[in-house]
Amino acid sequence: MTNQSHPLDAPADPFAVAQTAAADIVRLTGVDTHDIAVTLGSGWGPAADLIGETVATIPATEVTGFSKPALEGHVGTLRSVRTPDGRHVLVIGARTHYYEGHGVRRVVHSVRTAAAAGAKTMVLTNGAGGITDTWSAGQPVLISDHINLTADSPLEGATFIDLTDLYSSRLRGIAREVDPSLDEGVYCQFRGPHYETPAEVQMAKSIGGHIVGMSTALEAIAARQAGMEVLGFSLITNLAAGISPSPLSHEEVIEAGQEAEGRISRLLADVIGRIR
Ligand code: 8IG
Repeated sequence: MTNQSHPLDAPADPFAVAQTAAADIVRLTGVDTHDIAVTLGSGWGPAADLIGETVATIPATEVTGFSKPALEGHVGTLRSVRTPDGRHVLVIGARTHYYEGHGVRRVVHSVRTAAAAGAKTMVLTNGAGGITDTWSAGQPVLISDHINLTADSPLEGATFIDLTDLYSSRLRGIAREVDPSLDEGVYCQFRGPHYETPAEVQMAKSIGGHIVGMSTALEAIAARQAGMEVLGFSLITNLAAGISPSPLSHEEVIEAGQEAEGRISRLLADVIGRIR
């Protein structure tokens, strides 16, 4: 940690910072506009190479407002990838988590930058815990809706944004054309970085949750505010605390991701290839 000032510290306008970041991306990639953006969470990394041909790879730290990745093994790059039919996908491998404590502006900066770069679709992926007891580690599921338990919001001031159909049923339909067996569930975002207690998992279950995670809800709200259509995928890397009899370990989470990543990344790339 340093006490240097950051471009997203108040009172800067976060949308102006996103515009600057988007201009950095144009300059560094040579791509004037991106059509789709995708954030790759744990387990989804190999999708970048399957979506198409990489036009440019940029360290996230060269783009205005992006932070260094908190986790060893997180990619920390932005890539411009060209699909076989000539669309441009901005692949975000540098997520800032809410639990890092830099505030929600920095959490959603990548999403706002993607919108400023032209993206009309935001695909959010993550590794998460499963509450539904018929799911198993290594299974990808669609996010159908969310419950934001962070008690925070990316919206500032009296900004009222409708979140009906936030996780687009149209895009979920496209995902199911690729894999009709995809199940879906409600994503509960906790602040983290601790995993839930079994009692908190039971609470999430009783209020209608199926997935527990630490990232996607705040990003999805910002994407909707920016006018993007949102698609969300969770890789269930572990059953949530108390659902499985064994305790959670970060190693287990990494292993489940590695075991599933080839399969789910192919799925993600195929879905992105079909989005219109
Ligand atoms: I990977 O069990 C992963 N991320 N909140 N709970 C929460 N986040 C997670 C979990 C989990 N597994």
